[in-house]
Amino acid sequence: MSAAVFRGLFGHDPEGEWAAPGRVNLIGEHTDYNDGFSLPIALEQTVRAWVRRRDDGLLRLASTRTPGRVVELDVAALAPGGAEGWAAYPAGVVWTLRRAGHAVGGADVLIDSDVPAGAGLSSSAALECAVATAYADLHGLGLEPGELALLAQRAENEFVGVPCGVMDQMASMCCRAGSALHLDARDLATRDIPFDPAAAGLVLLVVDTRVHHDLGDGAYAALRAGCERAAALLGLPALRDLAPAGLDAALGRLPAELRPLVRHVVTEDERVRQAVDLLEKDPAALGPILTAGHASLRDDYRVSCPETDLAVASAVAAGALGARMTGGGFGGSVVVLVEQGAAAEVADAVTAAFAAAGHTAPEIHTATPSRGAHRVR
Ligand code: GAF
Repeated sequence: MSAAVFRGLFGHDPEGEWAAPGRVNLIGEHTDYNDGFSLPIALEQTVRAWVRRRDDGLLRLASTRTPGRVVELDVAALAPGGAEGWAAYPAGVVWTLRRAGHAVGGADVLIDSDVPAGAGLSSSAALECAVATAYADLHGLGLEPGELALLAQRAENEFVGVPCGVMDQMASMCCRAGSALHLDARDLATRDIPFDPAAAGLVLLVVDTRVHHDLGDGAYAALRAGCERAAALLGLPALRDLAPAGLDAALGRLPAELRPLVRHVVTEDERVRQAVDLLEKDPAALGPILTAGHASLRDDYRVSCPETDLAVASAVAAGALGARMTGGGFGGSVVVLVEQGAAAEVADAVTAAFAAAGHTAPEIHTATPSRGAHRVR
């Protein structure tokens, strides 16, 4: 269907179609830029890119969300700040590839997506990764998924101007169906941890609170800077290098405002370790770790909001095994682990709690660990 839209817009066929998924992080939040650990799964929902190379140096970008509109950019003149809104992400990928020395040029690109934007499900990284995968494929760049993830992250950091870590791009590029991805953000080592919720009699619900978050608004950058300051004060390369046994002593050497950040990061890395152990043996036992992770993000890291707190509290009160906000925070989505038989009741309870509090009704979906970026056709 969108191949026909592509033809209508650009007057020729695409050379192919590529897809990259959004993600839900099970545990390990705000750890990636501290060189720590995380455990995301890829969603079934993807950003799709239909692409045809051009030889006149023009990058023409269109999205099914803005019908009939084409953003036209000169690839040779691309520079940070030179593209607005969603177009900055694909433009940033092309800019980054060229800066890394790859001989890539213009293209006609049509984007379609069923990853909700601003829902904390990593729609931006999925957009970057879909375009990066298409370009790498069409130009035969021979780059590994992890290398493409780093280039996509660099596009977001340096071209779009958001100082994100690498988890979202790694999840979108490297996750496998039926597995969670254990990521070490220091060396980008990954391990697939088999996770099939249905086979374990479980359901993962994703509650989109409809409170839109934006990593570009400065709060994320401030948190990251706080962590980096704390590591420097402690004489460590990154907070990942602070062992749980040394946490209390380290907190005593830090100014009061940095202590909760450090406590969150160190305990969160520990929760990832525990979660990986449990996922392999008894996934239902993950529940309390998720809920403890949420408490840490709410009370120490302070990135939750009334809607995410309510989604977690109402899900757990209705019988969920555990729940937590996922992603950067300040709104976005909550992931809920629940036994199959209780899933409908928990979803109804969350919806009722939102109605009673006067919040916009949440969108609730189930999540299945899915595959990373790939060529569709
Ligand atoms: C956002 C960022 F993009 C990630 O790099 C990560 O830091 C996450 O917030 C928090 O864990 O999604």
